[in-house]
Amino acid sequence: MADGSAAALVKTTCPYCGVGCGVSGAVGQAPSSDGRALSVAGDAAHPANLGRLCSKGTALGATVGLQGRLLEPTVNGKAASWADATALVAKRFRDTIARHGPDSVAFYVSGQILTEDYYVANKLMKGFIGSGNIDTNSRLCMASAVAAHKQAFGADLVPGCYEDLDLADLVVFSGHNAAWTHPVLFRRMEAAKARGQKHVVIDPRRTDTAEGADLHLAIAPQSDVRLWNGLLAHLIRIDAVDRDYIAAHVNGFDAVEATLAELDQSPAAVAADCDVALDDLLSFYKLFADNPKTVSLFSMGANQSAQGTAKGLSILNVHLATGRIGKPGSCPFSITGQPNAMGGRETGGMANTLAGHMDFAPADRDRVARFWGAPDTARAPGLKAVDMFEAIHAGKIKAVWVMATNPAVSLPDAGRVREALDRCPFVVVSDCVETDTTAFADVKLPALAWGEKDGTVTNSERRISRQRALFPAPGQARADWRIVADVAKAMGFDGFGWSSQASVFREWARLTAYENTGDETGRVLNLAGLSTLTPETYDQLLPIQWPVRADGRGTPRLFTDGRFQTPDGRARMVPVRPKGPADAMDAAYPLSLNTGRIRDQWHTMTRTGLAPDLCRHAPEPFVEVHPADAEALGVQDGALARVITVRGEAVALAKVTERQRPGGLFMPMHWTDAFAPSGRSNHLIAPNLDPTSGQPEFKHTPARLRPYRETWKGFFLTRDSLALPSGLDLVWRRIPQDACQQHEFAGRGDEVERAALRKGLVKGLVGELVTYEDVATGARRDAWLRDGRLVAVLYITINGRLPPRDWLAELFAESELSQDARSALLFGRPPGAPVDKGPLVCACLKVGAKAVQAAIVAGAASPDAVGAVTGAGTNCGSCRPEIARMIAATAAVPAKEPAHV
Ligand SMILES: Nc1nc2c(c(=O)[nH]1)N[C@H]1C(S)=C(S)[C@@H](COP(=O)(O)OP(=O)(O)OC[C@H]3O[C@@H](n4cnc5c(=O)[nH]c(N)nc54)[C@H](O)[C@@H]3O)O[C@H]1N2
Ligand SMILES: Nc1nc2c(c(=O)[nH]1)N[C@H]1C(S)=C(S)[C@@H](COP(=O)(O)OP(=O)(O)OC[C@H]3O[C@@H](n4cnc5c(=O)[nH]c(N)nc54)[C@H](O)[C@@H]3O)O[C@H]1N2
Ligand code: SF4
Ligand SMILES: [Mo]
Repeated sequence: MADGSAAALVKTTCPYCGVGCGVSGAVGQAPSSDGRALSVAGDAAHPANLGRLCSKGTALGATVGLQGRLLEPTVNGKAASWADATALVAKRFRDTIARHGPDSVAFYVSGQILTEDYYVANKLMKGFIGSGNIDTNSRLCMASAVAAHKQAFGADLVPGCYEDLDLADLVVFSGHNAAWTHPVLFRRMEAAKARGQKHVVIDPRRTDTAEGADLHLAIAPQSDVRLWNGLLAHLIRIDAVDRDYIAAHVNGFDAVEATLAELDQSPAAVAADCDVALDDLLSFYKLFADNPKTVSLFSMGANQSAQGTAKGLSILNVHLATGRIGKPGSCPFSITGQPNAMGGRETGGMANTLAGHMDFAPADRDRVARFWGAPDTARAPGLKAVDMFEAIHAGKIKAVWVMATNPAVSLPDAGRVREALDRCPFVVVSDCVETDTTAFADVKLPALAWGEKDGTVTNSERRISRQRALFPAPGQARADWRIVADVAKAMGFDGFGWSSQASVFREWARLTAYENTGDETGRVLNLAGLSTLTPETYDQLLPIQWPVRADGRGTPRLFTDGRFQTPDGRARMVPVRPKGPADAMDAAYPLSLNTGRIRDQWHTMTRTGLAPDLCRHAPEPFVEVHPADAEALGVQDGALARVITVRGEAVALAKVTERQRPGGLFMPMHWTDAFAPSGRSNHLIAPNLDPTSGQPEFKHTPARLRPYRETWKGFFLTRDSLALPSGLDLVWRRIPQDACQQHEFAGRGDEVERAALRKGLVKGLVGELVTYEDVATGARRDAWLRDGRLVAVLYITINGRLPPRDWLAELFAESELSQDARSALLFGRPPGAPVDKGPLVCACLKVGAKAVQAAIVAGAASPDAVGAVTGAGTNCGSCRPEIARMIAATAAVPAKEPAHV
């Protein structure tokens, strides 16, 4: 524990990614401004992480404050009691259903709620309201993998476990930037790589995962199916498929082989279509053929595609044909994103499944209805996320309840989603904080956040772990399952009277075991061994992988006996054909816009945005572009650029980099109205869907890029976040700092625009104003001081440069400004040596790019050596690939000062 506190350790699970790391938390004695202090460490006894945490997990303590929290229910913006809010939600849903039928209402939920929450929400919608209209943000995330699993294995089953990542001789990362998105697993694979494991990365971008890999295939966007089909054809050609395994356990091989024959599968033809070097393709084929112990990880580069199901199947086909499944060190491995994406898939959070891996087939449906005592249980799937919001837009769905997700930011075509929410007669949002989506809510319901809630989640390897409360519930916040159960009761439904999350879990576990034979003809998802947990044994539950047998034993690996959950027990290979991206590029939109994640932010930044250290690796929205494209378009590195699609425009900092393919752009998905309204990505994105899974093609939208060409720029540092004056056509971004909020501005107007901004910013500032103006450069520097402390700083320039911000931001921490500091404020230069750290490379130990660069220039030639000098990379290690990249870049070219903008 960082503060050495003697407080009791609580073992819980990290709320971020699907690795599902165990966390030991200790509530500290010294209260923060919210009266909350927490120190965390990795739980060495948790099998998912064995004590490690990444930068996001390490910074959890900085995110538990009560700032921005929803602490009481509100109706139309006014505080309401739980009784009134619950009654209103129940009445509006009941009335809407009475008038327009059960399909006129919907729930949109998320992989960030607990299994217990998911179970209750699904039981209410599908069982008692009697509509299939509950879907989850896993539709944007895992739906294609789910569809592929169901077709190939007969159910949504993830065969492997993390131990397979240690045992594999070859790991293939397909559209998976594990170094940033599943860092703790990546560390584990780096260790295996040091023992000789080979890594192949298939990604149009050279990510940090690709940086240290043995082979990087920077394929043309959306050409994965061609690549994997080509691999299968090659393995058949050289007789490297496992004929015995196929004969014993797999159907469909002949049909797949026949489909392959429709195209020229020669390596030269495949390499040309995927736009990779023939030698690289042949190296991949050889590595694959030579290493039976192969794990193929696939993530959003596979799933988030209009052919996501086909991409998944093309990977599963290769593994089935080679028998590389159900064996130690060998499996296809769809890695999950959210902490409880798996729990949602299990309990039926997706519109096209019922619960417990049972579907709408009459026998399944009747079984679930019997178990619930719910004769009205839905008989057909409901609307999938994108279609659901389209139905809201069209007025067919008239009441929606959004839980633990921020669709106004994260759905594709987000502008239309906002229109839909705006039009919807009744919008309920359960969240912990205000978000871009709560802005549309008629009723806001305050949910418990991580550190307060209590229940279970399932990670990527089917491991069920407990999240446990560290803090008491703040204000009137409540557990999601209880909020839903209370509404269900108020709607007049029986079967929602649980006394605790333990009793919800027990019922859920019993459903998985209900009429489940427990032998090879049964459902694999079976928690029989957990269906008798008492509140005490539930509290003490240790991490365990399902299925959990009646004797309480878990199951690390599935399909070890070659049996699958199909009627004949055989897996199915399914023919899939390559096709291009859904929307083709044209002269007006010649570039392919790809989107995804950055290392230190989580989704819509509602939590990671609270930790200044996590905001400084990539402080503002950016767009990556290849140097050839940038030059042709006049776009400069570090300058603002406009990303334009048929749906809209965003403005972001251009990062000109050879890590990007020519013709491609990449933008992070994270920024919101609260941090950078112009830097949002999703109003640009076409809602093109995979026809089977309904998953959107987030990784490709035709786009063009232009310089922004601001006429002035500036920044404003202040102690509080700012309510920006409305109606100004400016670009602004907010970057949280330790002692202040940094706001960056740029505009294309004249003095009138700057005056309007200044007026808005200055309003309400109290303090002594000191001003410096330089007519030659159009620079103006204002500082406000009160009782010797800095209150705010506003610097604006027309054609000059702006100084580094770090030293100014640090002045906010001082209780009394020195005379030197005061004059430096107006000179616009720090008094002594500049303290600008550059972007934070190591978020855990706060080491900036400049310190790392200095260590490299002084001779540190490996990440270990840089770590020894600076500390960077010695905690979670997530920045080690970046440090390796900086070392390589320094070796290649003389060091260059990064430009200030
Ligand atoms: N730091 C951080 N970690 C996270 C999250 C986060 O927000 N922040 N979110 C979590 C969640 S919910 C998820 S779903 C996971 C996602 O984890 P990842 O899937 O690793 O993340 P992404 O960055 O969305 O996409 C992965 C890669 O797909 C590549 N890609 C794009 N198009 C194609 C293509 O046509 N073919 C191939 N092969 N690749 C392509 C992109 O260039 C990108 O590098 O991360 C989880 N972990
Ligand atoms: N362009 C682009 N868009 C994408 C993606 C992409 O790669 N590119 N990826 C997609 C993927 S894979 C995903 S998973 C989604 C994620 O997108 P979202 O689900 O919209 O993202 P989050 O920011 O995680 O939203 C979670 C919300 O739930 C709240 N919350 C957290 N815990 C709880 C809780 O216990 N109860 C309640 N009631 N609320 C809680 C948080 O405060 C937050 O507002 O984005 C998708 N959108
Ligand atoms: S890898 Fe990081 S974000 Fe993911 S669960 Fe572990 S600590 Fe949390
Ligand atoms: Mo996700």
